[in-house]
Amino acid sequence: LTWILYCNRESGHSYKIALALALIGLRHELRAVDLRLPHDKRPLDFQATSLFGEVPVLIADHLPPITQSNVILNYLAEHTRKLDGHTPQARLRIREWLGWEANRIGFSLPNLRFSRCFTPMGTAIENWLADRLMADMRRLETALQKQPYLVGDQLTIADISCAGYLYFADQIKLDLTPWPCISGWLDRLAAEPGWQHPYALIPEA
Ligand SMILES: N[C@@H](CCC(=O)N[C@@H](CS)C(=O)NCC(=O)O)C(=O)O
Repeated sequence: LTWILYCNRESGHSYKIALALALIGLRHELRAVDLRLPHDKRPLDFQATSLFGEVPVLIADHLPPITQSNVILNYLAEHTRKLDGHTPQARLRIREWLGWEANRIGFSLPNLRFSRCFTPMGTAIENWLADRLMADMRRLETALQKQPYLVGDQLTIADISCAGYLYFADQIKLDLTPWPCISGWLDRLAAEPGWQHPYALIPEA
């Protein structure tokens, strides 16, 4: 049974999963969903599987469809025992980063990008998001000063989750030179066999 990932190439949340699948080397089919369509005009198979009407959704094995990028990453790590920590403490710390991502870098960066690249939300909102993003960058930079990856010395789903949207940094003119540890970390991830930029990995809808 081939796994199916419903995704969109502009969605960093989708990218996180497409990237994890590529790095782990799991056979899968990407089904790009056109998010410009109203919810009720999207493909019926997608509508039937997506609990919140969002991408990504993973159809894996005989399980019910899995939504929420970090829940999917957690499933992939537990199912394959790859990209996960080797001790209970490491596995907990990894999942703490997944929770952090959902409300911090996976919130500030995509919403700032949405306002700057797609639908402007006004200066006050952009400034608030930009301030939040700078705080998130400081948090990541500090964590990566101590070690090459967010948890320990190996790549895990924590890195994939927190790095995903940063490959769109140029689109919001986020200069990475003041962030040497983050830059090095993004380069290390990009050097992994199977790594590809979001637009190379996910086809157009
Ligand atoms: N918390 C969700 C966020 C997913 C999300 O926001 N998906 C967006 C694209 S990035 C989406 O599908 N939005 C539905 C729409 O545009 O109608 C996750 O981590 O998977």
